[in-house]
Amino acid sequence: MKSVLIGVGQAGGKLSRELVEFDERMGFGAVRGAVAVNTAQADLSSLPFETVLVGQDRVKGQGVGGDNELGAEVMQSDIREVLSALDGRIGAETESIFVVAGLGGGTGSGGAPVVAKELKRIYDVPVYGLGILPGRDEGSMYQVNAGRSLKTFAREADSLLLVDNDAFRSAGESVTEGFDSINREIAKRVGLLLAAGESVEGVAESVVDSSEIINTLRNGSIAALGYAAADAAPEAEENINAVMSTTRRALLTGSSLPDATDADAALVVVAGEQDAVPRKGVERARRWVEEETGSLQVRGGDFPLSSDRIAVLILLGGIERSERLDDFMQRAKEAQEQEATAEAKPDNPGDVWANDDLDNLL
Ligand SMILES: Nc1nc2c(ncn2[C@@H]2O[C@H](COP(=O)(O)OP(=O)(O)OP(=O)(O)O)[C@@H](O)[C@H]2O)c(=O)[nH]1
Ligand SMILES: [Mg+2]
Repeated sequence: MKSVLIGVGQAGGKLSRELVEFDERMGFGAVRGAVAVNTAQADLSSLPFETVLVGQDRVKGQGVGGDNELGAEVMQSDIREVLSALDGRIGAETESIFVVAGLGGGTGSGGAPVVAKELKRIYDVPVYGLGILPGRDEGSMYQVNAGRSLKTFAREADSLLLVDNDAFRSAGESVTEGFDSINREIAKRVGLLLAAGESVEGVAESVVDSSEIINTLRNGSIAALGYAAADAAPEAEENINAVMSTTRRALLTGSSLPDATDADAALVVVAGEQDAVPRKGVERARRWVEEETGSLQVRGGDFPLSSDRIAVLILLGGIERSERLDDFMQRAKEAQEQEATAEAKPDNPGDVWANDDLDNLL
């Protein structure tokens, strides 16, 4: 799926760079360009693609210091410059646009939903968000910012693919130390997903295409992406169990948003050497994902990749009713209330999306 990336804020820029580099390293050619936008001059200078500094009149290139309302304001004021930087890059071949941002800060948190909203007014292709949730240890400002941004971003984008910064942390690693490895994990997942949606030479029996990604994401507003890999035997027959156990790991321990497994739709992609991918295994994996997610809309396919390993990628669409997201929204809400008066959880998961406990940003 040929895509253009817009990284907003520091995390958005860094993650976009990681995505561009992964796509180049693998020779996929699915990432068709990237632009980074920030209020902080220093964070833009190290990025190897076009950058746009916004809010210069308000914050003098110093960043918005976690003020996401200011982040949204300056993005809105300078939106023309952002859109014109994208102009030449989004063409007839572009199949989707990704707005990438950390949701806990100021610029990305406030600016990304504004960018998504404006892009949707102009372009016909889907505009997706790739949003990073702050880890549990990050301060309450980050949680509140992310809660508000998440709600607004999910509304403005066609779908918001979430990554939890606690998801890929190794023991003993601080969040900051872990950023680079987290970014690599995300880049691998998203990079493979975009590449899987490309037509490949030596056509497999059931290759994935962009429309399957788009249809999976059409369901609901929040998405997640799981991944796992294992060594493969040369013969497909010998890999049926490996595909099954790798599928379980991809969903249960390899997800960008752990424990969010209730989904409206899913796409299971098995990547590997064409002769080594067992059709029976792919079908069995697809059925297992159906049971596990409670969705009757589980698509499946394979992605021919020259490798001695088999990888399974699982895209979940419409996970907003999962308990994991309610927990996060609750965390954001409690952080906002500051007081230790822990409130009762809503009776029905999903209620938090319908009420006004966290104000929309826009
Ligand atoms: N995964 C990941 N998360 C990051 C990275 N950098 C920052 N974050 C997270 O993103 C959130 C927002 O941080 P930034 O992107 O630095 O904030 P910003 O958008 O630049 O906003 P301001 O600095 O306030 O103007 C924080 O909650 C961090 O946890 C990164 O490289 N990778
Ligand atoms: Mg910053």
